[in-house]
Amino acid sequence: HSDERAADDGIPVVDITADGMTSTPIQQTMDLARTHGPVFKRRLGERETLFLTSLDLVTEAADETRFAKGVSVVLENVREFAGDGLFTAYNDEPNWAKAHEVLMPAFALGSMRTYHPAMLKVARRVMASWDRRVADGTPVHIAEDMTRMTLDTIGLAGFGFDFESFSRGDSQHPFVEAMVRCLEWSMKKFARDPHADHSAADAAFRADADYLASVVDEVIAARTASGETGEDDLLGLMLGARTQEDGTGSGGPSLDLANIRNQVITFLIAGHETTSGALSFALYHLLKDPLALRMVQREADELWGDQADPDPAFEDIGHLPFTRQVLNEALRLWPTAAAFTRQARADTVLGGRYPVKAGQLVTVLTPMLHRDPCWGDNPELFDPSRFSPEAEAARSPHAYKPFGTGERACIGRQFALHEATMLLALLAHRYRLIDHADYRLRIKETLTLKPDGFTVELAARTPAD
Ligand code: MNH
Repeated sequence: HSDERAADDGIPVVDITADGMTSTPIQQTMDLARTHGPVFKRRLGERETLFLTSLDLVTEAADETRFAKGVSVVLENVREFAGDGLFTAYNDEPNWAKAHEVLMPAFALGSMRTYHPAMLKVARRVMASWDRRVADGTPVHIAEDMTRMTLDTIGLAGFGFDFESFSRGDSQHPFVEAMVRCLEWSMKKFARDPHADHSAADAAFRADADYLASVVDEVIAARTASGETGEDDLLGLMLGARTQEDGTGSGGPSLDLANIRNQVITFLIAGHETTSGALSFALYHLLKDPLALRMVQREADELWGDQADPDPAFEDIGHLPFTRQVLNEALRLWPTAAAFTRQARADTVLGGRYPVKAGQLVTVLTPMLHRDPCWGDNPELFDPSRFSPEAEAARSPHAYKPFGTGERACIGRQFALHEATMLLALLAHRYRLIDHADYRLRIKETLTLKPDGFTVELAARTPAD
């Protein structure tokens, strides 16, 4: 149960202290929003979090003159292992602007051409692994394989480093396991009993964070051993912009080694965890929606016909608009980074009646924004036509925020969409998906969202049938 009371500022306060935070806080808070939204404070012990869920209020919070990114309590916890990397940096930290300037060129749409070969190479690893499943008739664990694929892709494309995730049998690279525990620690620390002893959990966290840092050192050493900064990938750009001992630099902004390490860890995490979930949800919806699957297949067949091993060109990915719509719609229902926080630049009033103080944090609960009445009568329904060009043009740009908003929005959006669109089309082209377990969606939360225990059986597909 939860108690609602109205406070002086007119914003309902919903106290969940008695029941506590569940292991799925996003879904728990979605339930609160269904009863108490579109603006409410969730109270847990001494801590109150202000949530916004409607298009009107989020439109105001997205106004960059009134609000900026806020580093939430949970992001403060993530700072314990990602430091002043782009994702967790404060707005006024000079390293944010420096790293943003150094790295932006690596994420312009044109740069995706550079990453395309690495993305394709890893897509082929997925298919080689899935072909073996077809042969021996065993189901694939979708989220696990999508994680293998996105980790290998950011490693190779961003850093020239091969995690070799498909050569590890049923296990993941230990980086993934340590990372998941660090993310869980960040999530759970929020709801801690302040009077209990957490030293064992904190020591385990420290060991995991140290291990993540050691992987980063390995990634950097693999490059600097060659004595060169190397290619124009993320690591090359950052090392090229490194502060020289004698104070001279490239002329542009320079990054110190401690910050470069924080950026590497940030990109290894942010660069794979959310894309993996997005692909997993998209495959779930395709499995449950034969018509949408058929349309993705048709689009892929048009490009690649009945070729057994197509060789997608960079340009092909721009010719998969429906596949892209499927991903957009999957990220509408389950935006895998499901909340982002804004901070008021000055005292202000939301919705003409809710006062917000300068510096105060407000959190956008994205899955509920994505179910706002502006999405029509059946927002729970998976319907990729919501992202047809006409439908998009008719809708406010603030109704859809899976990548956050403003200056601090996701830098990797094009990267994720290129990688995911290509893989989804290749998989739909090559396999039939069989719902062998009559899967019912359960969502696991480790800061990000993923389908839990989702397995699919595969059969080879004859394209165009
Ligand atoms: Mn990503 C910021 C979602 C893929 C690197 N990302 C954000 C934010 C959201 C987000 C939401 C804003 C958070 C906030 O306001 O506090 N990101 C996603 C999703 C996907 C994704 C849903 C995939 C789908 N992100 C990627 C990829 C990369 C990446 C891929 C890197 C290759 N994201 C980042 C970085 C930031 C970020 C870096 C922080 C940007 C900044 O603040 O300057």
